Amino acid sequence: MYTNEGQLQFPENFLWGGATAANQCEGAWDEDGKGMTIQDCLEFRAGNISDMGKQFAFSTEDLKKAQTNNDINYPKRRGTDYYHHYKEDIALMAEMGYKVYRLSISWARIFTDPEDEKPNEKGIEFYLNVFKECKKYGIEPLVTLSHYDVPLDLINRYRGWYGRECIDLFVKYAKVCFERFSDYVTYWLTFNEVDAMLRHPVTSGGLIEDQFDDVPFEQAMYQAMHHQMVASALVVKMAHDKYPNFKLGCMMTKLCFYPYTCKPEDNLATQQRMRSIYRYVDIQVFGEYPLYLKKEIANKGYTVAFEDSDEHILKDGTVDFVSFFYYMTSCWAAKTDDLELSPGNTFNGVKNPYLPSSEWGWQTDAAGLRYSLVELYDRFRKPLFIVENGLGARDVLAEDGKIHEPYRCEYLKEHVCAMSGAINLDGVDLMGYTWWGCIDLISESTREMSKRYGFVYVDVDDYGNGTYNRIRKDSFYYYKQVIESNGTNI
Ligand code: BGP
Repeated sequence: MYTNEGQLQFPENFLWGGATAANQCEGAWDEDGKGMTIQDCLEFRAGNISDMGKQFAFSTEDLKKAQTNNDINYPKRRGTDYYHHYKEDIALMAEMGYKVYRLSISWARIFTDPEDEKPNEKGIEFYLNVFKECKKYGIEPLVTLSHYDVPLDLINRYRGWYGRECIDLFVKYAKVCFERFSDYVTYWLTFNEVDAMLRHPVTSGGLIEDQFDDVPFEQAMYQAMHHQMVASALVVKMAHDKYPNFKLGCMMTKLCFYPYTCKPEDNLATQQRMRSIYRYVDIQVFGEYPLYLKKEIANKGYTVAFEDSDEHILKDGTVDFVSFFYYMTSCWAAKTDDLELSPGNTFNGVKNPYLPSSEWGWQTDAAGLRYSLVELYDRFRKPLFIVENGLGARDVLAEDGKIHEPYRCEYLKEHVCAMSGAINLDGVDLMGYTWWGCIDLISESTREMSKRYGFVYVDVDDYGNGTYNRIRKDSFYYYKQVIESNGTNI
């Protein structure tokens, strides 16, 4: 167990809070003019899937089925019905004392069809109401513009982000969000997990493998990533030019691999694997493709089409802060054939014999958070923001009508210690912390409801049965106490 070293202390203005994403909680998938997104087409996958190939397999046939067949279990369509419960949910966040709430806007609510000339006023009204509710309680919104919900029209017309057309359409969407929400929102993230395309192209970019006969699929992914990089930089620049008070961040998947042994070959292999998680964040922070990424693409025999202005665009659109997810760590080695693997939500690593595993096999590691914070700060020298951290578990509604989850409080405690250590002993500039899935929501990778992260239990099962009532778990009161004491009473 990781405990605090030195005194527990957090800056006065530290932003404590929680995080959700539109596609995992809103539901109301076809209400008030919302267009369909890729998430509305993803079927329920029962059980604990550690085979990444199966987890993300998706074909044009699946896409067609989703557009014509409503009988299949598509959990993201109903989420936790936040669309109709947001007032209650934000009131619960306020009760815990949140200073910040990370949420995402669904592009398809703002533009039913991304090519519509005018935005959907009903969609704008919904988010305005959400932001007003936050303001009522003094909660600062932190908004992700794109969290894995590519509009279906872009997939059907342009093969998702492979089409350069997406860039201008995304900028148009961001412009509307900035104009209409600028009285309420200061903190923005452009894309959730900027590096994710190369691990799960369907949810990240709307790229479906069987649609790419004309180009190697991996090359298509690099191209689509490039389009997201350009789109993100244009949006950051637009914000900096017009809204000097805005703070724009990137969001990265902070995976962390330790060498499985001290053999130099294992260290080298691990260094390579670690580099692969930084390749796109490097662009958003430093404003250019790192040489190692250019080599990687060239060595595979691929090309990425640049337009003349792209280099300047990337240079002009660098971010103000670096945000990231952190859940777990694992190991890596030069040869992994005979080693036991451990799953994460979108990748596999080698199992670390020194760490405990969650029910989904994720190896929890609070010391690794401190390690990661130092690593990120040393690399980027930018303020950091932990925008996802948490523990997914099969919480049970006990006979006393309550949910007792000491494991979640323990996980939180250890990670608070790690943050304090990084801030006070290691000199890391950390802006805030938003717990992932602060109110239960649908799992991103397995689309289950059974995998719960929240401080608040939502009474619904994997098939949508239940009252959708919200019930405070034990961890609700624990996190309240953590925030009240600014991280000192844990
Ligand atoms: C991140 C995603 C989130 C979230 C989280 C937990 O990759 O940004 O949307 O869901 O992982 O993953 P899961 O829901 O698969 O447990």
